[in-house]
Amino acid sequence: MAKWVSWALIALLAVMAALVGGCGSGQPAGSGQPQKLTLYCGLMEDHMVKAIKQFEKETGIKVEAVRMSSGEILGRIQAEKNNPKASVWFGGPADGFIQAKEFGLLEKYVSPNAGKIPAQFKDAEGYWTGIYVGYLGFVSNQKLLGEKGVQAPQSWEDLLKPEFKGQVVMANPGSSGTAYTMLASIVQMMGEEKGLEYMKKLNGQIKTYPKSGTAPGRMVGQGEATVGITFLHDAIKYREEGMKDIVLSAPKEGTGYEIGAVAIIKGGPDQAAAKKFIDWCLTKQGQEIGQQAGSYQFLTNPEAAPPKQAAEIKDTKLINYNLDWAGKNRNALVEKWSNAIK
Ligand code: S7P
Repeated sequence: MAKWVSWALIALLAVMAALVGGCGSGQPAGSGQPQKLTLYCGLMEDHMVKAIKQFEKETGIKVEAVRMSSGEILGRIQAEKNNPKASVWFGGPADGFIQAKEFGLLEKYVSPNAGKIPAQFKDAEGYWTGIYVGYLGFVSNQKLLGEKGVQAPQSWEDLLKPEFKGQVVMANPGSSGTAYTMLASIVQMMGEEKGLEYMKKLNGQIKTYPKSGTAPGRMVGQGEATVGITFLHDAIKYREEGMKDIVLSAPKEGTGYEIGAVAIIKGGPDQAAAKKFIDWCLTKQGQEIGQQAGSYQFLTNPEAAPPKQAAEIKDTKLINYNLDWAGKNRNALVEKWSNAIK
C-alpha cells in the first residue's frame, strides 16, 4: 500500500474515533467543543447544585443554572419565547408546567426512562415528567406558640384565629409554586367564591408574602413569624439544619400536593443535552441525589429509595388535587386572588 494511502486511512480513523467519542463524552459530534446546557430551576439551590455536579460528572456536559420561583420561570420563558435562552425547566410544581404547555412553551419529549414513572406522575402527551411529590402543610414555631398559649394549627380555619393575626407567612401565589398550590387547593376544597372569601380573611392574618415558598419555613424557624404555609419536606429540612423550634402540622380536612416536574423548553439551545438531562432526572440515582442536600420529597421512580425523613409525613390527609385544572387556570386564578385581597 502506498505510504500516502496508509496516512489517509489513519487520518480517517482518527476523525471517526473523534466523532464516536463526541457522542458519549459531552461533546457535540465533530465540534470538539464540550456540550453545554442551561437550566431554569424551581427547586432548592443546594439540591440543584448537587444534581448538576453529578450530571456533569457522568456526562461531561457543562451546565449553567438559574434558581427562580415557578411564576418567575413561567414569566421568563414566556418573555423569551422567540429567543429561548434555556433548554430545561428543572423542578417546581407541575401546575406551572401545565400552564406553560397551554401557552406552547414546552417541547414534547418522552424519555426512554419515562416508562418507569407511573402514569399519574407525568403528562400523558410527554410535555413534562414528574420527578418528586411534596405535601403542603403548616410550619410553626413552638416557642412562639407557647408564648401565645396556642396550639399549632390543625385546620385551614385555625389560621384565622386571633392569636395568629399578623403572624402567618405564605408566599405570593403569583411568583411561588408553593403558594399557588395552596390557593388552588383552597379553591378546589371550598369552591371559587368561598375559597376567595377565605383567602381575603387570611390576608388579614398575613405578616408578609415573600417571593418564594421556601421562605415561610425559614422565617418561622428563625422566629420571625409564628406560622407558615409550606411544603412539609422543606420544614423538615430546616428543622434538621438546626431550627429546633420548628413543628409540623397539617389541616385535618385535607391538603393539596405538588408533583415536581422537569421539561424541555421549546426551541431552547442544546436540545440533545437537554434530553440527556431529562433522562438522568428520571433515573434512580438522579432522583435519590436530592436527599444529600436535605430535599425530602417522595420520589416518582419506584426504584428510587424515598428519604427516611419523609416517613413522618406519609399519612398526611390529601385532597384529590385536580392538577390539570390548577395548571390550566393558574394565571386567571392568581388574578382573581389579587383582586380579592385588594
Ligand atoms: O426544593 C424544595 C421545593 O419545596 O421547592 C419548590 C417550591 O415550590 C419552592 O418554589 P417556589 O419558590 O416557586 O414556591 C418545590 O417544588 C420543591 O419541592
